[in-house]
Amino acid sequence: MAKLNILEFPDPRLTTVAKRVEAFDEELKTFVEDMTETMYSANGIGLAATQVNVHKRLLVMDISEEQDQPRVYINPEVLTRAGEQIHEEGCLSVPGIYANVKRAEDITIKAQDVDGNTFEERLEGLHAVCIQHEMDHLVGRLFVDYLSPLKRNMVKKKLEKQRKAAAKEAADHHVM
Ligand code: GNR
Ligand code: NI
Repeated sequence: MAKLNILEFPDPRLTTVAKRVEAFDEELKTFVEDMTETMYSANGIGLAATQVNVHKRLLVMDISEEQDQPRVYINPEVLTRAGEQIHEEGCLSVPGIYANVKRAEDITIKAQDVDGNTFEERLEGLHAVCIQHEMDHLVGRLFVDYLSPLKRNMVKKKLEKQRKAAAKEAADHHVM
């Protein structure tokens, strides 16, 4: 198993539109394991392949406290959406930033599992929020894209500041 590197906003690779998965082989199974490990070790409730610079329509999700209910969705498609909910979202690709986003309350999706078998599922509440957030990643969209350009720019500045502070911290700790 391997932990993968997560791209961060405003990396342009996060705007890539992912392609369908065609090969349900061993390589895919290993990648799903690595994605799941990466999600758990970052304490995320979901992870889209786009975030680890693999531009295939694949996402993993686990909203359980115990991190013991991993789910995989390959080539997901929304069949129906209903209702509205506003939830505070965060993103492993936009660390430390949280904002309210309006999404469908209830959605049904069609997807494939790791063996290529097609299934349909109805998701509501946080599961619905999460899969909509992840499916956005697969078309190159981030939750900060729903904010005003002004707020999005503030997010960019705040992240730059956080990164500079982290780099300085690391440098200070390495002086001998
Ligand atoms: O860990 C995550 N938490 C979260 C909280 C509210 C709405 C969406 C999410 S997904 C996020 C992990 C992530 O960035 N997935 O792409
Ligand atoms: Ni995200």
